[in-house]
Amino acid sequence: MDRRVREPDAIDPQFPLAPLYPISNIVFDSFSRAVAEAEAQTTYVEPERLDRLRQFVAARRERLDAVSTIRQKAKSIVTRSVSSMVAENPHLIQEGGNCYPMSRMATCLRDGEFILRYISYALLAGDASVLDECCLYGLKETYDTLGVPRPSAIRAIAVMKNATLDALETALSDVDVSIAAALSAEVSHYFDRAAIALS
Ligand code: PEB
Repeated sequence: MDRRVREPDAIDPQFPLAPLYPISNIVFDSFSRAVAEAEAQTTYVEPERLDRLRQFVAARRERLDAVSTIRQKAKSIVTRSVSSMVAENPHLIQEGGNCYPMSRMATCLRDGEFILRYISYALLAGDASVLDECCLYGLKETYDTLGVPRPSAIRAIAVMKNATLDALETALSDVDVSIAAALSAEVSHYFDRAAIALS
């Protein structure tokens, strides 16, 4: 929740509980989401939902391997994606471009790293809420305020998605095909969510 870190001395004593951002700030994993949704409907967790959780548990080793692969490959995934984004839009690194000078380029790489890291959290949790609440919420508005070109950011996310799927394909090559396919589809979904949030 990097954007919401607040130094204790920055808290206005008059409004000690005033939230920085008007968000629900609830982060779920797949189990807590099943409980919360069942509770909201005053029902037991339905059998189909329990089956999905059973699959989640059955594929836990592969899920952890996928998260670990993303972590290991993060640097190359991010740098490759930002460099191809720049190669397609060279004006970004020319004077007046949003990745100019180098300090801004560094911030851009950092943003790519943030987005990928939150996607890895979502994958571990089997639920997008940590990505939505702690990374994507308000990002579109932040980028508009800063003049960060959203189409370029969306392009970098698309390249990161492909690079991540490539890395996972290699890492999960000896895993049951349906488990590997389900994990790849889930990862794709998180990247698509990030792209949609900026659209
Ligand atoms: C979001 N990005 C930037 C800022 C913030 C974020 C809050 C302003 C403050 C700062 O500089 O740190 N922060 C970031 C994020 C989280 C967070 C995702 C999630 C938890 O806490 N410029 C481009 C590319 C793109 C880019 C399209 C892909 O041309 C990024 C990289 N973000 C970019 C740049 C800046 C920025 C800030 C260049 C600096 C803009 C500026 O200082 O003018």
